[in-house]
Formats: sequence, structure tokens, C-alpha cells
Amino acid sequence: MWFGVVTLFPEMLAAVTACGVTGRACRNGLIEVHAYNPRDFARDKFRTVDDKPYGGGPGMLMKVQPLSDAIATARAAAPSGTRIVCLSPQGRRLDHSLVTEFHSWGAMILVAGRYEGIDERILESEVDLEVSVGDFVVSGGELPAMCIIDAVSRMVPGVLGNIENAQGDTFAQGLLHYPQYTRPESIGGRRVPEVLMSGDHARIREWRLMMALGRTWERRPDLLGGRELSAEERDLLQRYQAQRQVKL
Ligand code: 9D3
Repeated sequence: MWFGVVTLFPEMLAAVTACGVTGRACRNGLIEVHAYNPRDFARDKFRTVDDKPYGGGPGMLMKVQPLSDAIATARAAAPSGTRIVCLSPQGRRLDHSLVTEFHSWGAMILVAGRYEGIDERILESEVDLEVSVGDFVVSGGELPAMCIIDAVSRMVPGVLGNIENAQGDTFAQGLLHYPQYTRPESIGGRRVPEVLMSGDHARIREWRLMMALGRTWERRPDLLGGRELSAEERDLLQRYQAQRQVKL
């Protein structure tokens, strides 16, 4: 998977290129992350990368010429036909299905804005899709771009080990995770649920599925809305709900 990132802060990309699962994927050549910095394309002696908005108002926009030269350079380095995604609070909300689509592209250019944003004509002529990571404000598009790189990279065969397989991931299955416990057996008198100490793998599997269904029902009922439940799952969720009523 090939990623080009247009950013004024290429150093931020070290968080994905040097660390953890994505760092290993870079070193193994399973993913490539290339930065294109508009500042490298600025032509004045101050290397200006911001400009004033027509119509006035507070804040600055990305200066057009350095930005479009950086995008053109990324496009020239990318496989032909590579799509361009701009990170923006005005964009389509990122979810697992969009991550799957980006993975199917094989290559993408991510444009991370700073300041108050980007000239609308650049978005119209250069950008295929605007994407947001949620209804909260961050200081620029880099962290959202890195979320996409991380999430898409996890779908690339060989990036994950056997243990943390992409298919086993919560949102791939459409349920929240069951509660997890490690040593010690007791923390301040609160013990690990008995079933997990029993060694009965059928009961453990059932308990975990029940807890995953129950938590999803309590915390993210929207996720159950778009999901068919099997007879076993309906039964387990009803048991969870019945137990819950006893406790409340
Ligand atoms: C005057 C209002 N501006 C500042 C509060 C609007 C604004 C401009 C630029 C708000 C955020 C940003 C920078 N954010 C992004 O580039 C961004 C983002 C985000 O802030 N939240 C969620 N997803 C994304 S994707 C890119």
C-alpha cells in the first residue's frame, strides 16, 4: 500500500513510520509513506505557506501555489490514477467500510490542511473526497491522516501478526469487545470472573459472546441496529438483559 501525505509537518509521520505495527510494516516494505511539504515548494525568501482569505475574517488559508505544487509532485510520484483525499472537518465521516475502500485503492494521497483550510477551487479540481474523523476539532489534518494510514495498513496482508488478526477486530465483527482480565487473580478484592478460570472453553466462548452483545446493546445500540443476530446471539443477549434487570 502506497501513501503520499501532503503536510507542513512531515516529522509527525514518524509516529506511524517508526512505531509499532505500522513501523514494522514500513521497514518490511509492506507499506510506503512519502511526505510532500508545501514549504519545500515556496518561492519567496520567507518560504511563505499561508495566505489571506478573500472577503476578510480571522485566520489564514493554505497558500495555493506551494500547496498545488506539493500535490502535483505527490501525483507524479504515485501510481497513475491515484486518488486524492483531503482531511477536513467538512468531510465524510470515516468508518470501517471507508477504510476498506481505501485499502482497495492500493495507493492514496492524503492532503493534511493547517490554518483555517484550503481554497475551494483546489478541493474542486484536485481532491476526490473529503474525510473527517469525527465531530471534534483537532489542529490540522495530520493526525486524521495518520488514523487512516494506520487503519488501512492493518488490512494489508502480512502487516498484522496471527494474534491481532484484522478479521478478529471489534468493528470487523460489528460488536464491541468483551471484558478482558490478566494477572493478578484479585485486585483489591475484585476477582476475575469465575468462568475464565474454569478451563471450560465452550462456556468461556459463550460468556465472551454474551458480554460482547450485552455491552454493544448498552453502549452502542446503533451497532446492533445494522446487524442480523443468530438464534444463539439473540438468546445470549436476552440472558444478559435478564441478569442486568436482576442487578439494577
Ligand atoms: C473557525 C473554525 N475553525 C477552527 C475552529 C475551523 C477549523 C479549521 C481547521 C477546524 C479544524 C481545523 C483543522 N482540522 C482538520 O483539518 C481536520 C479535522 C478535525 O478538526 N476534526 C475531525 N476530523 C478532521 S479531518 C481534518
